[in-house]
Amino acid sequence: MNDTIAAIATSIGIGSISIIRVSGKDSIAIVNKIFKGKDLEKVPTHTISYGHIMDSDSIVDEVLVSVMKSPKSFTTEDVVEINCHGGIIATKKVLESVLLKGARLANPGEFTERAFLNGRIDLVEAEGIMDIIEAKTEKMQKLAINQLGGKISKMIHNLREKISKIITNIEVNIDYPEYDDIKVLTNEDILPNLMNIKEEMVTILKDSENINEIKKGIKIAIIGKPNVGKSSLLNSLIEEEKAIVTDIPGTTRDIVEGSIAIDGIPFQIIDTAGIRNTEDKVENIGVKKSLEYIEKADFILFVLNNNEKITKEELELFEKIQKKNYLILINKMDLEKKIEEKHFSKDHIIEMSLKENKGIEELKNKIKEIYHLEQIEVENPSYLTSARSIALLKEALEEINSAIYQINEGMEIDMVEIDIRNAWNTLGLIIGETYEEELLDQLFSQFCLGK
Ligand SMILES: Nc1nc2c(ncn2[C@@H]2O[C@H](COP(=O)(O)OP(=O)(O)OP(=O)(O)O)[C@@H](O)[C@H]2O)c(=O)[nH]1
Ligand SMILES: [Mg+2]
Repeated sequence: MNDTIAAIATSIGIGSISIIRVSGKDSIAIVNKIFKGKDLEKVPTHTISYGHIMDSDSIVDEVLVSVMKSPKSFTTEDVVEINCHGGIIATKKVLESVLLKGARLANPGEFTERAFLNGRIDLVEAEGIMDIIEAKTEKMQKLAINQLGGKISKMIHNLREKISKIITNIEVNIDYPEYDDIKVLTNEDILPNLMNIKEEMVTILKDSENINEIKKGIKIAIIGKPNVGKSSLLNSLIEEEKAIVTDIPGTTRDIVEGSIAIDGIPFQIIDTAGIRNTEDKVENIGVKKSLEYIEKADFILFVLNNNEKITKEELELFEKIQKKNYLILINKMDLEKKIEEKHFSKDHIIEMSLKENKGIEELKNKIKEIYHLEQIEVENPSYLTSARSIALLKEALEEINSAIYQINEGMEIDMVEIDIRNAWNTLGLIIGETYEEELLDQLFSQFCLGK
């Protein structure tokens, strides 16, 4: 961490400006060597200077240079950011000049890693930065900002504080049992507190798992036999004539994808080839893909035709989707009813007529309900959003459960304390109070270069 690192912080391509970020104790001196303008060693912190990046006597680029002295910078180290003209050649040349003067090319995520190691952000906040970069809708971005603002970390801090109070109580009892003014702690005193903590953890976990699934991106596959209106449904949902719709069964032969936002949450919609036995080689490959998508998708929309009796194939297909989250869409309600609904439970069924534009809103509302989209609290979040932190929360919950079990079994309090301490430590791992080197490498390497 003693060296000075540099990288292109903006995306590489053609744009009006690019930023080269330099961080470390020599960053100002290094940039000063190639900068023609004010003496950067002398400019006040948090100022921007106009000038040129030079390669001996020739101008590499016309730039604006920001100087942010330690500790008030992203990494808490001295940071210099060079705003140069966008464009691959100019940007790379400026970076090259910085590297030639002694900076090292940063690894992906290394700036953020330094911000963490220097104590400016915790791990949950670091993950929040990645989420902001990756957010596809405004709502997802808001969720990530909360993470960065420390609201989620605070929730973990609160939990740890409650646990540490219990630990202190136990310790006092063990160490000073002779003090009269200290109430002798019994297992019964601890139990209600532990139960509260457990409840809180279970709630956070439930919300977190939902959010995390949403964050990964929910894949919704439209499945059914040919000609029931699958492609019409895709087009209707994404409000674009993306998939070809005809009255010829077997029109769709390959996967067609689109995306929509419901309540600000992005969903990926996948239209598939109608499933049937066919001799047609191309269609057959499409059918295989459709079957694969039943496995790959997080959610299935099983489309049926109101105007036809259910076939044996459709019932077999229905068997396949049982283990998934699914809804049954009975389409073509504008036509005469021939379908028997007895095979399906009512609360899974939505009737629609894509021809008459009916049922789409109901479908969206049902998806909202299933993913609890209305309950996603942006202002006061009660969830973790990374698989890493969720796994740790689960572990901490198991430790609390074990403590509760031991109390119920009448075990000695100092034995119970071990589990409680473990839970406290495990929660610490979520925010990075304690961490393993390897974990950090893996975590930060997921970032893009220059972050
Ligand atoms: N009457 C009526 N016709 C519809 C409705 N929805 C779709 N269709 C018609 O049904 C036919 C098939 O629609 P598609 O959306 O291509 O059906 P598909 O399930 O994608 O068919 P494949 O790609 O062959 O598997 C087209 O002629 C649509 O216009 C509806 O609600 N009512
Ligand atoms: Mg189709």
